[in-house]
This record gives sequence, C-alpha cells and structure tokens, in this order.
Amino acid sequence: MATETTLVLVKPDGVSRGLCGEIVGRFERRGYELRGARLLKITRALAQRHYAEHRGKPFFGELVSFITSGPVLALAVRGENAIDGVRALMGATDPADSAPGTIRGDLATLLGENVVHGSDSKASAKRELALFFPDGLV
Ligand code: IDP
Ligand code: MG
Repeated sequence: MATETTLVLVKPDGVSRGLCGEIVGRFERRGYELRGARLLKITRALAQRHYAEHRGKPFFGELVSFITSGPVLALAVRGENAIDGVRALMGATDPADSAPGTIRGDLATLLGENVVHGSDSKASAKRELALFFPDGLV
C-alpha cells in the first residue's frame, strides 16, 4: 500500500444533476484529500486522448459526445491506496451491477450516464492527471 493520487471526473450528468457536493463529500469523508479541482468543458480532442483505450469500440462515439456535452468537475484525489479505493467507492461500471452504497449504485441507472470516472491503474492515473492538470502541481 502507498499514498497515491488519482484522477476523478464528475461527468456532465453528475454536474448537471447537482451531485458534485455529494460525490466530493464521499471522497472526503472516506479520508481522501483533494489536491486539485477544475470545472471545465472537455474538448473533443481531450476526450479522444482521455478515452484513447476505447477508440474503435462501438460506444466510442457516444462516449466522446457525452463527456463533451457539458462541464465536468476534474479532481485530483490523494490518499492511501487511492486508485483502487476510489474505484471501489464508485462501484461497478454498469449501474445495473453497482452495489447500493457505492456512488453509481446510489446515484445512477444508465451505463452511458454513470456520473463518475476514476483512473484504473497507476499508469492511467499518471497519464490522466497530466491531461487534466498539465501544470504538474498535483
Ligand atoms: P470505467 O468508467 O468503469 O473505467 P470503462 O470500461 O473504462 O469503465 O468505460 C468507460 C465508460 O464508457 C464507462 O464509464 C461507461 O460510461 C461507458 N461504457 C463502457 N462500456 C459501454 C458500453 O458497452 N456501452 C456504452 N457505454 C459504455
Ligand atoms: Mg475506465
């Protein structure tokens, strides 16, 4: 175990539904520390880089359209084992499978509108934090 920093996005559905406070609160109450926060509208170019691993999949176009459809809240979240810990708080990717008590299990019903993104590995966290916090301060 180690102190890690991970990238979280509150996706456009979470921002437009007014869920930022609820979602940030869950990370803070767990004991993670906010190291960076930015509200921004993602460009198509940034969306395509962020989701590069999904390029070519049937849902890629829909994914890029959705993530660029309105502002997101990008967060750099730090703490012990934060990469896997944040993913555990988020719940399974498809809200149909997300356990109650998780963010997606409590706040989402649709796979395409599942309110949060979290980096899935150390390499992803490093790459994604550099995309959203390019000044390197987090
Ligand atoms: P993750 O967000 O839990 O890491 P990924 O597999 O990386 O899940 O997928 C990225 C996002 O793409 C998901 O959060 C979800 O919103 C969307 N997505 C994943 N699979 C599908 C699909 O089969 N159809 C439509 N959207 C999908
Ligand atoms: Mg992913």
